[in-house]
Amino acid sequence: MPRGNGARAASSVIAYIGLGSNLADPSAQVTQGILAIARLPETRIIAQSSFYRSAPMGPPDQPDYINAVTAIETAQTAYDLLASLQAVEARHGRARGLHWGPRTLDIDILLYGAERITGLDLTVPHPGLSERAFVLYPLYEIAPDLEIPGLGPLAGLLRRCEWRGIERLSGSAPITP
Ligand code: 5RY
Ligand code: CA
Ligand code: CA
Repeated sequence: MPRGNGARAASSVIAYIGLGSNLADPSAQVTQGILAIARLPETRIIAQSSFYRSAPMGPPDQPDYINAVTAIETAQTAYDLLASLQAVEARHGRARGLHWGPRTLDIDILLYGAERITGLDLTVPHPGLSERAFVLYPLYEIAPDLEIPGLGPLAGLLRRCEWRGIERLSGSAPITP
């Protein structure tokens, strides 16, 4: 249907968002984070992984993490989405402390459509994605056929990723990469 009034169809993309917490009831933090993402303007959740527990990667002297991945359809630009997600982190008590230290809620843009973005404060696909079991397993659960821009099939990354005793806490299909 033609639009003569300057309106245009909102173009939307599918983005994959990683959530992680290891402080102050991590499962509740991740749940609240997902609910906050669901309330963002021009955004809806289209898939949600199980929750996964794993030992910390990086600095070791911190509690285990709970991680999950959610798929959204959004009409926000990548940078608007980044600002929206950082606002959610801040509202959920994210304190900027030790680099890679424990946190109440960390929300990362893992993928934004098929785009590759290298900005000062945003790199997509997320730079840690290919080595992090706590990202690859939940991502595979909801999108097993995904192609990662510049890195190839998700299933191939998962096969090359070291199993780190990541434990799936709840949810749907068993993982068989
Ligand atoms: C490595 C270094 C730093 C991996 C490596 C970080 C999480 C990393 C985490 C999380 C779990 C961090 C970033 N080699 N460990 N460590 N879950 N975030 N399990 O969300 F991820 S700090
Ligand atoms: Ca992170
Ligand atoms: Ca982050």
